[in-house]
Amino acid sequence: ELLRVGVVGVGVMGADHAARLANRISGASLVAVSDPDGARAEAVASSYPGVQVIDSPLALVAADFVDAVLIASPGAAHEEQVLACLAAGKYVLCEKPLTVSSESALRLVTAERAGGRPLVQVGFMRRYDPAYTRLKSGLGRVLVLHNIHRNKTAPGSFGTEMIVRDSLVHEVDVSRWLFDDEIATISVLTPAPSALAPPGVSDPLVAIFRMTGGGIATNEVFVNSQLGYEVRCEAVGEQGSRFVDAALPLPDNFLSRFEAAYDLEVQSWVDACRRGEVTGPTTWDGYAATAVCEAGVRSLHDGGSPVAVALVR
Ligand code: ISE
Repeated sequence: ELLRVGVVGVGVMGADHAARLANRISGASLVAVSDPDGARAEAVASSYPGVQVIDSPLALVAADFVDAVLIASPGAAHEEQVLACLAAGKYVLCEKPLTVSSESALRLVTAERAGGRPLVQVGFMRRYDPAYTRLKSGLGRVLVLHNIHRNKTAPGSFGTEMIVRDSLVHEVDVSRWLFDDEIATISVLTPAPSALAPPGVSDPLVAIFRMTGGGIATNEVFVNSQLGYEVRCEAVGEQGSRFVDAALPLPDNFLSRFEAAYDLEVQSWVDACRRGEVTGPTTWDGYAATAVCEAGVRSLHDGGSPVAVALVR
């Protein structure tokens, strides 16, 4: 039986996932899309056979011919949509960030637990990137991470807090995953901003994470670097160090850089759904990442001083 998938939100990321589901993923069929921009939804649906446009995202979740849902709407819409999937007992792959506040993310953790079985995977795709997965073994205990995350340009709507919540959130997840540990404190520092960043936006940012076990991650995020999409990571362990390097020429954006990771992520999600399992990043990972970013925003407004991350177990 093919897994019949509906996609909620077909902006840049959702349209890319729709194409992937329709053309490249085995064991799944794209059956429905929903987007507040009806013309955009129509354009995506009409590109593939047998895809319905459903105006309301909650009606898409409820549709009896939709087995599983991929949510790629803006973060502020996620809570209600994920809750609807939980209520309907449907598997869901929710793009990052899981939600925009730690309270909201915690409500999802709690609702999923109350339902008695895991249903949610969060879209931290770097965990599927072949270069990143190479860092997961052979280094011994990880001591230090150095992360670089640059975008060529960011949309005008991207303020300083958004850089923390939407971009730095990837380094937050990668650090939790590679250290296999929680972040205890975060500091977000503001170097002199680039004159090419929009007025008032602190870009680049430098963030320091201190893990509960003592490890440290250094992070630079620069979303108007002008150069291209450049993601690098060096992991330093007790028995060696390894790089995720940026291949030249730099791609323009994340869709091409992480194409393989997205393919592996969505294939692994579909395979797990068909087995009746959840295998990827969880609501807990989504909650922890959102809580760290929230603390990061506080640090940003407090001159970069370290802010403790309090996770509610
Ligand atoms: C975007 O939402 C992503 O997830 C990209 O991976 C990241 O590089 C970009 O900064 C975000 O806006």
